[in-house]
Amino acid sequence: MTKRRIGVLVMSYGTPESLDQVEAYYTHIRRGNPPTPEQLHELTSRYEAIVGGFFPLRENTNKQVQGLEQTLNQEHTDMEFVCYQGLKHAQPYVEDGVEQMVKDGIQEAIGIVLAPHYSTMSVGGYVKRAKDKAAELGLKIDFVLSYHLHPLLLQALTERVEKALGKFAGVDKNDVRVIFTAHSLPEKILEMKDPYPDQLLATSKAIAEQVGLTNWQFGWQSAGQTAMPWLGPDILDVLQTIRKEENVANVLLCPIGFVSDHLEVLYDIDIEAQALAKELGIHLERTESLNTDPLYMRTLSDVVYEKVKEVT
Ligand code: FEC
Repeated sequence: MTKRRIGVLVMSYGTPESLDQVEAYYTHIRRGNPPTPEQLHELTSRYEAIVGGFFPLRENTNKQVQGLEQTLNQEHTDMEFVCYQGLKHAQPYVEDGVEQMVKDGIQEAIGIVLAPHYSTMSVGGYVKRAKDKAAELGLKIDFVLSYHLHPLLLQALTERVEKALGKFAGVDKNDVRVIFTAHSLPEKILEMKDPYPDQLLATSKAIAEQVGLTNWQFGWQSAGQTAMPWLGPDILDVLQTIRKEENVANVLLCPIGFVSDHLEVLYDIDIEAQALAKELGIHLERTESLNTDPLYMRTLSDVVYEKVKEVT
């Protein structure tokens, strides 16, 4: 008997392939408005600073997509799963992934974003683009919208916090301030009753409980430089405040909103936040990114399979 064939559209942010593609990438993020020469220079220097202009997100996403396909087919042998990539701001775009599925004869598909928390502006944006393209081409597609409390995801993050706490030799875990972080979004999402802040807090609380942390908080990072207000407090302000007002000397950052090593982790935390921490006399560490951790691959595999069963 032939197995049911399920296409899985794995969606991620996307990154340039080389420094000369940064302008086109940035223009896409800015919805077709090219950046000013200063803005372009600023972003290019951040990429240059992370690893000499190498773009780790691309390779990490490739590996995550391969890892998910392998895990799905190993764990759920009653169906055949074929994974396709769909990127928000680089090729292959979300629409290209949907188109490829249709060309390959896929008739039913599940879409999932490599970001555990739902927001209308982030995950909602990927889903809308995939849905529109699928409707145009007549493909049946359903979506996993969030998986921020999946037990295996929590286990993977808990293990990372425990491991990183070990880097503060001789310091009790509750003398280290653990700050869970995620990408900030414009404050207007609060008016839309967006679940993003609550989901992030729920993940933070669950990890804190599993590790037995009492000394933790949440902070936003990587806010855009625009005229509209973004969600805060920003982690750079948090570092200043907790040093000045509470004399905190040990901080562990745990970027729960990201699943991979990329600019927002390797620059915004490892370079920018680390430089400020040094200046303030804070010992700052960060938890390792999930990348292709088998627990993360199994989280994704579980939620995709559950979605297939739920919609059929
Ligand atoms: O390594 C890389 O090349 C890419 C790293 C990268 C990831 C990422 C994830 C998220 N973003 C989210 C929201 C916004 C909003 C804006 C925005 C702008 C940028 C810019 C760069 C950038 N983002 Fe990003 N984001 C990454 C990189 N992001 C570069 C442009 C320059 C700058 O502002 O720094 C504002 C523009 C807009 O309105 O679209 C909003 C969210 C995530 C996490 C979820 C996800 O991965 O999709 C939310 C990785």
